[in-house]
Formats: sequence, C-alpha cells, structure tokens
Amino acid sequence: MRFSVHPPITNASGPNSVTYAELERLARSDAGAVVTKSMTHCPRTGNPEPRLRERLHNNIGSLNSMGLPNLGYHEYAQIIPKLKEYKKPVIASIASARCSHNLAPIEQYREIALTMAHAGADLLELNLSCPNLEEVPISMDPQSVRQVLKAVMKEVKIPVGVKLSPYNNTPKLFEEIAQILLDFEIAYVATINSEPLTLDIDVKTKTKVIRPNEGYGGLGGPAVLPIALAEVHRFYKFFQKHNAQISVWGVGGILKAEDAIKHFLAGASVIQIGTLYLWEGPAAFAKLWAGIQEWLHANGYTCVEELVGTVRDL
Ligand code: RRO
Repeated sequence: MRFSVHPPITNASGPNSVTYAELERLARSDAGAVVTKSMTHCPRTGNPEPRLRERLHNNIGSLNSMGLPNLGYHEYAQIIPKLKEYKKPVIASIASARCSHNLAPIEQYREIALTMAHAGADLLELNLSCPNLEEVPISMDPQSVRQVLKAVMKEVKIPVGVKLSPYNNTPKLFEEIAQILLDFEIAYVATINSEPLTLDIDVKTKTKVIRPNEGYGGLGGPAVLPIALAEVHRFYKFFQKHNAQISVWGVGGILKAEDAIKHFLAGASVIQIGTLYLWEGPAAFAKLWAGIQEWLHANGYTCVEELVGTVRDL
C-alpha cells in the first residue's frame, strides 16, 4: 500500500518529537508529515544525562543514548487527534521495551498499533531498531520481525512502515529481512536508524561524550550519509527486482539539498531528517525543500519522482 507525503520530507522519529509542544511545532512546520518519538507501552524517562551530544567535533554528526524517553502510548492516543487538526499525515512511531507490565514485545506492538489506528494515526512506523536498549534490536532477528509484522498487520488496516538499523556487512541477514517485508507488503521501509555502538571522546576532558551505556550510542548526521545511501539503494533494488510496491524512505546524513538528491537517486522517495532538525529546528524543512526544488529546476527535472532510483553504475 503506497502512501504519499508532500513535500516528501518528514522529521526522523526521535529528536524533539516527544511532547505535544514539540509535535505541534512539527505540525506547524513545512514538514510533509509529523512523526512521533517512538512510543512504548509504559511512559519512560530514558537514560541518565548527558545522553545526547548534539554536535560532535567538526560537525560530523550527533551521538545519543536517549533510552526511549516518551510519554507512553496512552498519552499519544490523546495527542494524535489534536495533531490531526493541522491537516497533515500523522505517523505514530512504535517501539517496545521491558516494563513493569511484563508484556511480550509482540503484544506491546500489537496493542499500541491498535490504539494508534483507533486514535486516527494515518500510518504506523514500527521502530524495530532502537540501538540504545539492553535487548538486541528486533531488526536483527528475522523470526521476531516476522512475528511482530504478523501480529500488527492482522489487526490494523492503516499502512505500516518499519524503521531499520543498517545491516552493513551482513548480506544474508539483509536479504532475509527484505524478503519478510515483501511477504507482508508493508508500505515503506525507513532506513537507517542511527549507527549503533559508536563512541566519541572529548580530548580536553579525556572523557566519553555521553554517560549511558559506557559512552556508546547511536551516531546520526553527516558521518552516516554513505551508510544510509547504501542501505536505501540495496532495499530499492531488492524491491524493484521483486516488483514490490514498497517505498524506501531515506534517513541519515541529510544536511543540504545535495544530500537529499543523493538519497532520491539511490532510491528514496521520501526523506527524513534527524540531526538537521536537531540543529536547525522546524525552519529546516522549508529551507531544505526550497533547495531541492531549486536543484530539480536547475537540472531539468519537474519532480522528485523522476529522480528516484536513477543512479547509474560507473
Ligand atoms: O531513544 C533512543 O535512544 C533512540 C531510539 Br528509540 C532510536 O530508535 N534511535 C536512536 O538513535 N535513539
């Protein structure tokens, strides 16, 4: 089931998308849709501070181990109808984490998905790839990915996308996961989540730059652009080969129009911005979209669709 977003730019779930005030700012911006922070069954305060270094040295990116701070799905069920008043698609991002209710992850996804569909979310983004929890991300285990999709898609009639970590140099795992996404005819795959298990060090203080998880966290921003492009491209090619109607949404390393154009050429039909939104706030959407349109015009294109997936081999 295809789902269109115009302009084809949204925030990436996570940065400044937790509270109603933050989500309302996104709704008022020029983003094509609003994506919530990944919500869990129970509210979470997240990891101890400092848990986010917004700017790494030389502006190569951002590093976080937020630990899924969010208001809990009951609160988002109240927020979503209010966001819908802004007349743009609302995408509910859903995750699972251990909590006192002891519900299995599959049950958490199922229950939250049902509640979000009922609350009026236009689309669900199943975050299967949080890099900062004790548990191994579901995206690394094909059987669990299949079980979550089965449980959610049996119950929910709205389109469902998934957010995945980079599979890097694990082509067999990549193919297994891509095949499962085909089997369930999901609407889109958003790739990539932040690059997991990365570390930065402040040489002045000789300390790690964030506190949780012994300083390890997820890397986003310019440093991950080539990783994101590779993931976007191989998912795009896989879906083309199998004639699938699954869109690829490109996430990772987009700071300027040229970065977005690279994502479109690689096969993304929608892009999401995380670190750029963190750095520049809601004004980033209009600025980026203007830059993209300028590039399209200067290069003889009338729309983004003409570019999608057209990168050539050398
Ligand atoms: O909250 C986080 O620590 C977090 C999540 Br859920 C995610 O999906 N990606 C990320 O970089 N951080």
